[in-house]
Amino acid sequence: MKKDISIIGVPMDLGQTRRGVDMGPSAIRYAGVVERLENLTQTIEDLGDIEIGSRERTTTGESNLKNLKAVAEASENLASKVDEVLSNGRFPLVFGGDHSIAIGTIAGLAKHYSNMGVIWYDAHGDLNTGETSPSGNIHGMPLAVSLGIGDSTLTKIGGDHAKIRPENIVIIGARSLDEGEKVLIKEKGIKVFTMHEIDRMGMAAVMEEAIAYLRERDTDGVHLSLDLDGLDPHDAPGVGTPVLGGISYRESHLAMEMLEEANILTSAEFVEVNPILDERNKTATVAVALMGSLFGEKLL
Ligand code: B3U
Ligand code: MN
Ligand code: MN
Repeated sequence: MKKDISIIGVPMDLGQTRRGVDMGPSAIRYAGVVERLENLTQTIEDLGDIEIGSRERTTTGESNLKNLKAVAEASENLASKVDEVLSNGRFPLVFGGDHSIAIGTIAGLAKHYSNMGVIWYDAHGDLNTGETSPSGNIHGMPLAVSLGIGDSTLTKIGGDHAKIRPENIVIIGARSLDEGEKVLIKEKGIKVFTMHEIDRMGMAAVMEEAIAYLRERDTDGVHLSLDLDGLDPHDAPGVGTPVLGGISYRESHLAMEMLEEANILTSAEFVEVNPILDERNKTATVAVALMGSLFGEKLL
């Protein structure tokens, strides 16, 4: 069924240290996202960008999380905007910005879904806390925060409770997990399809299993959080932390097509597009092409 889509841009670069990812939403718009999705949707509107504060010049000393206050403030605003879009019966489509924005997106979604599923398409687990993080970068923490684990300034956004359950998460494409993240995955029983499983089973079987897994859990909504670094850097070079040996462009299209066929998604976000690190806006162009498949573009 054709959707009513509301686009929200989040020009956030404070969840990590490389410059340029704040231009991600512009790069995706410039790559023609509205034109691409216009005929695939019932209606599509662009709500513009969430306002982002400025980078901290010095650390406060209270926490090793970089730009904690500004990230938290923007996340609250994003959560309200996502909440509003859902209240209007529309499908939130969020553009980043670094992956810290998922804290706000999921907090907003959680106001409407009590048993939400999340597909985390990423080279990383984004399951760090202040204690396990090697970098202090909040973009490595949003999945943990959404589980209610980590700094309370972040976990209390949108209400002081866990926004999602560990058994409702499926991570796809992981190949760079920190030790603390591996412990958390095992402890919480989070379902992960690493690159090993994708190579071994093939993407079609991985997606079939992922979709069946979320269906069995009777989820009342499913969010796709797609980090472009889940793809191989050959196909998506414009990302801050590229990791070799990733998901191919073709496998990613198949994954999007299977999600569309299954008709289970209720929201999506595309993050970590950094046009400064890119080759001729290739990564934003890839993101837009994947959105084409996600919303029903057919080859024939
Ligand atoms: N796990 C590392 C690296 C990282 C996480 N997310 C991205 N990079 N994009 C960290 O800093 O938490
Ligand atoms: Mn990520
Ligand atoms: Mn990543």
